[in-house]
Amino acid sequence: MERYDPLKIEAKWQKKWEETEAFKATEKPNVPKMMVAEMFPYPSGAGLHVGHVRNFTIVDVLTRFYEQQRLNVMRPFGYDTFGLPAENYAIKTGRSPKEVTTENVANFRKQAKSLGYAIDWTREINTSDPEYYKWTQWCFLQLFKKGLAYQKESYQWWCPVDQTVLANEQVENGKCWRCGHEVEKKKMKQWFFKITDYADELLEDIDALDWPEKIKTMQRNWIGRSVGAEIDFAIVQDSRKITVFTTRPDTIKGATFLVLAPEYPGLDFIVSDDAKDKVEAYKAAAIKKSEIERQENKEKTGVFTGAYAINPATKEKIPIWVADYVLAGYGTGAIMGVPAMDDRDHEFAEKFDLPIVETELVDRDAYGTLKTTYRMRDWLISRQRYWGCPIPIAYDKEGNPHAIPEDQLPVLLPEIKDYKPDKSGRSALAKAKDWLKVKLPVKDPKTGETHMEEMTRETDTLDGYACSSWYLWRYASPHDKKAAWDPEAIKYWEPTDVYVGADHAVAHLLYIRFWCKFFADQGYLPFREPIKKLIYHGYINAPDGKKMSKSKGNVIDPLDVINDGYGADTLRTYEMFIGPVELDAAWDPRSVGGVYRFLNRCWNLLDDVVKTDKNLVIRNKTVKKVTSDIYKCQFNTAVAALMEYVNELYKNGATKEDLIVLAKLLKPFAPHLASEMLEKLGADDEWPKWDEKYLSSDTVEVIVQVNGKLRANLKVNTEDLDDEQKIIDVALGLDKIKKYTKDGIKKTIFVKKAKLLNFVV
Ligand code: ANZ
Repeated sequence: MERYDPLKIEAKWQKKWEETEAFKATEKPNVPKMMVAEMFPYPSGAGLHVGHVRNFTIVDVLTRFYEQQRLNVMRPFGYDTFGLPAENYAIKTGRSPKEVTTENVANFRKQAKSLGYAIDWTREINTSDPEYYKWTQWCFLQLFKKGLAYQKESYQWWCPVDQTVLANEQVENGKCWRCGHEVEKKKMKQWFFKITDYADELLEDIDALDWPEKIKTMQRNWIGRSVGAEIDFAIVQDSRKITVFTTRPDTIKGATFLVLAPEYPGLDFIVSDDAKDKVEAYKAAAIKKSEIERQENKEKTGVFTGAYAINPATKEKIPIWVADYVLAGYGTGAIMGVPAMDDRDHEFAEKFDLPIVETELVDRDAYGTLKTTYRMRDWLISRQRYWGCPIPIAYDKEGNPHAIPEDQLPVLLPEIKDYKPDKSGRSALAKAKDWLKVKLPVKDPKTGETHMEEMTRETDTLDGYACSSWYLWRYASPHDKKAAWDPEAIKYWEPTDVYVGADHAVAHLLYIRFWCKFFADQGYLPFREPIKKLIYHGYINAPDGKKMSKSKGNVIDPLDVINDGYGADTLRTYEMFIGPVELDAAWDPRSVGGVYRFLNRCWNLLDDVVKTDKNLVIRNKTVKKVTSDIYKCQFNTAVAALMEYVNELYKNGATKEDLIVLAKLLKPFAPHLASEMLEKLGADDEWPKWDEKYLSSDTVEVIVQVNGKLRANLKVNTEDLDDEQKIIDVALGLDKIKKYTKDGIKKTIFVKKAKLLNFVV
């Protein structure tokens, strides 16, 4: 027969799938649904990389697996297109971010199609499309209406290279998550989402999620709930007090000093005149450090404020210090120093010669009001960059924010020439003079009358994570003109059954849970958790185990594998075979060749179909193994089981039934080849079943003892366990047993249940 020609077969099936809209998903009320999606990609100019292929192929294997089980599957696709890379590229090349993005999206689409994914292409979304971001703006306004989108002046992480603020979740080890440059602190008025309102629910609902433990732990730590007490300390010769947060109110008698964070509000009023300069200098230095640096176990620093407080338990006068190991945003930004009990306080006391006093513990609630605090802060969403979703807000002359009326959405991103932000910290939108002005209706609170007032639009754009906090729901009705999502479609398709990604453990995956709870509270969603099962997969590294990067020149282009003649099926199957899904893996070119040979072997089996069925056991075993492996996301062992099956078929000869089963099991991994095989065999692709009765004819091990001592292990067919005499005869034939029984046997005991045979001599 003809040889395996992947490029020909793949072109044929891709065309067929496209023409028949084979993966178009429609609601079927009586058929159980499966909604499977990847964390949608950011379409960079470089095109698909091997990591995308791993990500998309996992989703595709599940999509096809469920489809072959005749569930109603939806596998949509989208692009996360707003953000800095497109804008920076545009600045560098003088092209518009929109133009660049459109090109990148077209390329991604083409590449994804060449991999034969079972995508419903009618459900394609793009976050920078006005049709989409109109509804991102609508979401923002719902949060604004409920007071969960608000403005606050505070110190923010500022990336001097990207010239924009960053959320806490986007600062990694004191560096910008995008460009890696050290971040700074800058005082600015910014927009926030009040995620902290949902801290308790976000924490408590983690337990029930079918997500990897690693991610669940990261989220718990990020939220960081801590139960303790707030205790007031009076300041000496001052009417004010300092409130500290402590998880150990019972140690209060040992508190020999207070420590305030350098950013502590009102610190200036506490500091005595002669300490002012020193404290100012200390503050200026501390503000530049990241929280991580400040919590590192370095030598403690600090300055005395010159002021004292009274310990309410001992009535002693204790000094008030400023030190950067106390963080401004946590608890109250003030602590009681208990050096006899707390390591950090102990170090601090040693360094500055403060008293260390061992005392008895007091009742936990004697001085304190019970208080719960969280590490998680509100989510900073303002970005001073052009290429993002405009925040639908305008300011009146007094600077009060007003919502753009919903019927005026979307607030379109205006076309401009120069995308660079300016040094003032405003985005390039500040230069779009015509766009900035807008007339909005304002109701007079006294007369109730409405008049039009000229206002100035917000020039910050939304953090891209806002765009991706609701896109899974958009998939249910991607072209809806009346609503962000259609309630009926949502009820059928969502929540997402399986979500696959390799990043965003605390940022995206926490934000989307927050929005879900918020929109459930507003009656827009009938569920409170957006993602049932999460698969978090590892990265693919270069053959030497190092991270692939352009600068190291070790990037593997997945499309080269296809174009080298191996085809998409080899690429897909190889990336599933590369190792356990949750682990990083190194690319191995030889193994790519091995997978290609395996697919060739599958194909060549069609040449010689035999009549006698010798594969009943292995066939049933393989169906069971591949099925359960896919359920457990153990794709590598599923492929290995198929390879073993093919080896057996070569040994014993393959019947038509053997080949149909092979093609069906292979289809999630190598859908083109499998479809071609099934067509030739005249079979459909319905997922095969196994019969347990053939599996039990596997072998089991019988322990053979002489006088209770283990002397041999005997492999017998499971069904032979019923034939006691046969087992005894085989055992007595073994040299090891002959040696001990040559003088005669007194008694023979066979215990079938324990698979144990004992000769007494
Ligand atoms: C006295 C004390 C005695 C404390 C003791 C601990 C042990 P977790 O568990 O992480 O919530 N603390 C409070 N606010 C702080 C801030 N803004 N920056 C740095 N440290 C702060 O930690 C709570 C404990 O961390 C609090 O309880 C406080 O020290 C410190 F034997 O108070 B403790």
